[in-house]
Amino acid sequence: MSFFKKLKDKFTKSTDSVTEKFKQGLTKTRDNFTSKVNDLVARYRKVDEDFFEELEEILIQADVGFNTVMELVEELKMEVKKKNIQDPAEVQSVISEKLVEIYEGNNEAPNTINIQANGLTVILFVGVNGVGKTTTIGKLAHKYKNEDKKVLLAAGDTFRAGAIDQLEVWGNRVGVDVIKQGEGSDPAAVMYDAIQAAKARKADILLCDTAGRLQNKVNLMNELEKVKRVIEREIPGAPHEVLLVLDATTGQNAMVQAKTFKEATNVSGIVLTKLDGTAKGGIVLAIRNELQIPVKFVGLGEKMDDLQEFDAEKYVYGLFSNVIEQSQE
Ligand SMILES: Nc1nc2c(ncn2[C@@H]2O[C@H](COP(=O)(O)OP(=O)(O)OP(=O)(O)O)[C@@H](O)[C@H]2O)c(=O)[nH]1
Ligand SMILES: [Mg+2]
Repeated sequence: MSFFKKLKDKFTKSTDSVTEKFKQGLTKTRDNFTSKVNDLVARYRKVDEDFFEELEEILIQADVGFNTVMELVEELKMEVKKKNIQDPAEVQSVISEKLVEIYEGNNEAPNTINIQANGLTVILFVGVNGVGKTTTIGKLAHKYKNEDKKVLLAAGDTFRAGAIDQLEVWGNRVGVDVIKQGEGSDPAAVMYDAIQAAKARKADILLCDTAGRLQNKVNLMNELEKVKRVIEREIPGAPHEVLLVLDATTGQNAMVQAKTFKEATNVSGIVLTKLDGTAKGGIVLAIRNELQIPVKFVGLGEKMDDLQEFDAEKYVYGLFSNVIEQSQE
């Protein structure tokens, strides 16, 4: 059975709202990347070197990342030879299968959030300004609250004017409390307060906002380290996740940011926001494979329920949904 058929059976017939979100959120990438692949398979009569070269180009343009593209195309060539595939149209299904395999094959670290079964889970959000940290915290607060968890927010961005208010707007919208101090106060002190409050109120989840911009990068990294140290000291084993938020529309720049943060702190996962805003959604694969950090959540739009746990099969379904839905198998 082809991989397309497998995805079709799994996703097309169900009216799963999460799969629908992936499909919606990946519209731009599908229109760009997948339509180029469609065009390619329509133009070639057989699978040859030129075909693979053009495919490489398309994948690189979709921000899949050079090394990942090389790995993928090598695998494809082997598979095409092994299965003696002549028809370029058949290759599409193999591409989608290899995309999932490459994502999952490199997946030593878990995709899921390390939620503590008993006691408080502390999640720290880091990333440069404007990537979507605060919005992501709001969306996650909504998600966890809906799962009947007691959620608290820590207003650790004391640097940017308006940052605390913005978090409070989310807190009010979702119906969770925000622990804060005044603008300009020490973010490590805010974290200390927030942890004491979380303990006293027996909260399940504490989501910690941080600044994305300071006078310079060294200050930013030092501040994050200090914040982390306070959390570690107050709760052994915490923070349970350090999520680096990256904006998918910034492409290779997001990769550079990830490398900087990875050097400075222990990043346990990525939140890739604004996937709906880019035609180059291949960046998910580049991040996973070239940084060895799992993408734990993706932002597929601006609404509260547009933040979803990343799932490689749903992602690939979203990329190829029109071809999959039309396939006659
Ligand atoms: N389309 C889309 N927009 C998003 C998504 N996530 C965040 N945004 C938008 O991105 C903008 C910036 O988001 P913020 O949450 O303020 O970013 P931040 O990282 O907290 O920024 P600073 O506080 O300046 O460091 C907002 O307009 C959000 O609505 C997403 O998944 N899709
Ligand atoms: Mg913010």
